[in-house]
Amino acid sequence: MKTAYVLNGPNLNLLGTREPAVYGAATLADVEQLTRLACEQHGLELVFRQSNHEGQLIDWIHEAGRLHAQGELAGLIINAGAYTHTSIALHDAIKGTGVVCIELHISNVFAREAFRHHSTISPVARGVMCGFGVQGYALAISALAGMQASAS
Ligand code: CA2
Repeated sequence: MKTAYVLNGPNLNLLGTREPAVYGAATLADVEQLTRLACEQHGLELVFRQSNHEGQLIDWIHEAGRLHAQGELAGLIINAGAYTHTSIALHDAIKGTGVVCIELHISNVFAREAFRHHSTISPVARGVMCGFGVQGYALAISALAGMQASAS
């Protein structure tokens, strides 16, 4: 059984506590639960993590990269939070490991401030999902599973 890595960046631990109009009422624990259910439905293992630290996210991408090299990774789904808009280091980590990556945002970043319209991750992502609320996590798992099916 292959593994899906789902990484969450800065401030996403605050989900469900503030800004419900933008991000909804679900907590990160709720998001983990719905993502786990989607993985069960698609026969994938799940690694689900959150960090407020860029270097930690990079270490986890490298970890996913080692699974990828062993043929055991379905892919990486990353909601890098505000690092999406600034981090060349995350871009390099995704590119360097060669993992299949889906960039994910809960909100529609293109309907928000101009500084959220630029992503360092999009150029190294297989696909980008935004604006579907927390259900985007389940949709992204389904997308990874679909890629697995069409590759085999
Ligand atoms: O829409 C998304 O998922 C974002 O990645 C969320 C980031 C934001 O910087 C991106 O532009 C879009 C922010 C995550 C912060 O989440 C909070 C949740 C509740 C309360 C405060 C922050």
